[in-house]
Amino acid sequence: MSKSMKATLTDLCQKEISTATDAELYTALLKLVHEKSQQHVKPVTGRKLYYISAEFLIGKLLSNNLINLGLYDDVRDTLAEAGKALADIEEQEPEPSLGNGGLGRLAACFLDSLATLSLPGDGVGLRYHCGLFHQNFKNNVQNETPDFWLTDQCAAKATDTVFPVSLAGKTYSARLYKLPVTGYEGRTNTLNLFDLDTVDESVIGDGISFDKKDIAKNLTLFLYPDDSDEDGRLLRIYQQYFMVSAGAQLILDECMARGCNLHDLADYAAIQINDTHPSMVIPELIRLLGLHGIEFEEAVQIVTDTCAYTNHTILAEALEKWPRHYLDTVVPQLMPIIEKLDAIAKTRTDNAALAIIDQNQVVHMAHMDIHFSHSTNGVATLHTQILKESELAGFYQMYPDKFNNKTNGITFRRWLLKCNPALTSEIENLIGDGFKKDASELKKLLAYTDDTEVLSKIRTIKKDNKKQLATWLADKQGIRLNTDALFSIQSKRLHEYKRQQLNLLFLIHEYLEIKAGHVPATPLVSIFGAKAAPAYIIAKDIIHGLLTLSQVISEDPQVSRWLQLAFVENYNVSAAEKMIPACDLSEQISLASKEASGTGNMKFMLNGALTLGTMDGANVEIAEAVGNDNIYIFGQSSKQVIHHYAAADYCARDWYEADPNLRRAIDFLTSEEMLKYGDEEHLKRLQHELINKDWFQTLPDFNAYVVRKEQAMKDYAVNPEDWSRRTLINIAEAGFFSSDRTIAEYDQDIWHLGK
Ligand code: DL6
Repeated sequence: MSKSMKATLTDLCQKEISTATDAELYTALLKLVHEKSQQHVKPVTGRKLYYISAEFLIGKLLSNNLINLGLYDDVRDTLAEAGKALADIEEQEPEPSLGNGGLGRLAACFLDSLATLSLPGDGVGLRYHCGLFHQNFKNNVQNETPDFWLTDQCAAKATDTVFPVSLAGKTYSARLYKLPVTGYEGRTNTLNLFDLDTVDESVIGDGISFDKKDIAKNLTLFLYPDDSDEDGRLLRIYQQYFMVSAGAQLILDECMARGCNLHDLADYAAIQINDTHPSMVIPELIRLLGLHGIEFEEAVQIVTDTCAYTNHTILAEALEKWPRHYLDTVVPQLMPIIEKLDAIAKTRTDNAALAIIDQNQVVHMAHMDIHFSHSTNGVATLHTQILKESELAGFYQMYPDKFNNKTNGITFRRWLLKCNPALTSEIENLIGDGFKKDASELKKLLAYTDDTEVLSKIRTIKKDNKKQLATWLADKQGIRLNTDALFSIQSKRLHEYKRQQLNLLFLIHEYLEIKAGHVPATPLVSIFGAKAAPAYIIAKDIIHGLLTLSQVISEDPQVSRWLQLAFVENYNVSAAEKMIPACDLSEQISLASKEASGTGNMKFMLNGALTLGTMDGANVEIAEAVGNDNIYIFGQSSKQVIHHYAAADYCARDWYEADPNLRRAIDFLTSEEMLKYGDEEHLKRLQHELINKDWFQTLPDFNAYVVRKEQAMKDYAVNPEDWSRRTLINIAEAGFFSSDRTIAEYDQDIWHLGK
């Protein structure tokens, strides 16, 4: 036990640790982290990365920073000696609400890995006051309220740096906030967040409603403001331009301060455009370089050499395109530049489908990214292949050398060391701690796959994690879980392509089987965590279906002995950190071809869950890594799915009519049992959607899903030791999915960063 840590904390609190409140200790630890992290700030030589993203889903920072700074054990033990628990102090920290889903969490993992690899790489984003929203359930329906997370103690500190940004002809001041990002035994980088001083949280009315026109007061209130009307869509453009204009000015200032003459910008900066939200950085940089006296043609070349673009989706609706008149309104200063870029693009190809401005005067942001950056990457092998072969095939033919794959990864500091200390220390006992810096060392665990003692230890750790999750859920939502059951978890954004509705149909099927006297091989606890976008009606209907079924089951003792359905309210990073280590079966059941990569799949695998999934996104690479015996794959292939879309020959009703089990499950949605607790309008609409549309082809995969999941349940029940062996193989093979590997690849192939 370190005396100096005791002295340090006592000094910072200005009182004995045992007499300090959790709030005082939290403040003291923030100061400690801040001081220590400043010691790892290093000057930059050569190229520096700017990762521009609408989202950075960073999660709580305190414990992660303590781990990265090598202080965690010392702090925890010193506090414990004084009768304090680090976990309680962590509760003081509001969860930063700067992201939504996969691409935001990926950005956070990337910042951690950049700093860990001692690469100079900062984030650029927005300081949202309420993030997405806080989710709560009432009458089995999702409600949204503001998620106020900013406190005086927020680690993102205001600076005196302010940049002018012109929105619809009016000038606003973007203030820079800086949040230090410390790597594991690495350097400290910065997350730069911009905000407007005039934003006013008091304008929020019922739920999360507000006057979308009052930009000075609402600009950074929410991430992804409701865009179901034109004002909402315009607000998104206001936000995006505010972010990229301030970001571009920061980048140019920083580079010039390091000696850049702007003609050589690409030697000083690499800019990664995370999805299309920051795409306007391309014309904005060209505009700013012009103000510095650089001719248009040269500016275009400089920007192309500096920028790279990551595509995170093939869903057409998620590839942003804006009616030209929106941009005319919000960013009239950019439109002449976008027009010129469009003209250049049209000299390069006569394929109208590749234009930036199409014949309907719609501006395609991804097209601008691909034409005027030097790299376009997908985020998993299958995804990149689909981009090349279908979604972006025309672009690939035009620019084959620009296309590359960078399979996503996750930071093992948060998703193993922080969230699963028991497993971490068991791994350390077995193979030493080299895996913390070099995740490929996890393969050394393969030497223990026949060691019954190790397998039994792995089982005990999982059981303990399940008990901890159960205790947390009991406190939080009053739900009591059977920890002897198999825990299956589906936690991710609620979207039809991710197919929570397939899981819902399975659970109805099991319910009906149990009612008919056919009990499953093992009791099953099925856990969900998901937020639905407030205006996404069917997604909210799916949540309603799940919550209603959960009540039907819990009111029925005959069934609930065998089956439980728990929906975690307000799923966020902190919840994920509790759920993932407790999972036995990881549900990755998207329609093949639609999930670009997934990163939850990697987190579950690393924490010893077996995957039940389709051959989609990074599931394909997980299957290759662990082998078919150690994963449960089912469903249509991406080729079959793409074929059905192309041929437009999928008819949901045919499947509904042909399969009695499926029909029984879908019919049950509007049964007396469901209507006792559920709302007829929601349930009927969901049923109607499944029978008459089912755009993400749930029905053809239903039967295969039931068979594979029941097989997994049987394997779990019949041979626990073999299950643990396969669990260990999954952990051992997870090394490839470290974001340290992903970042090293980006650096080697795209960024070429300095030190
Ligand atoms: O690349 C990070 C993450 C992927 O793992 C997910 O598969 C993908 O859905 C997500 N994409 C988005 C963007 N929009 N959509 N849909 O969040 O990116």
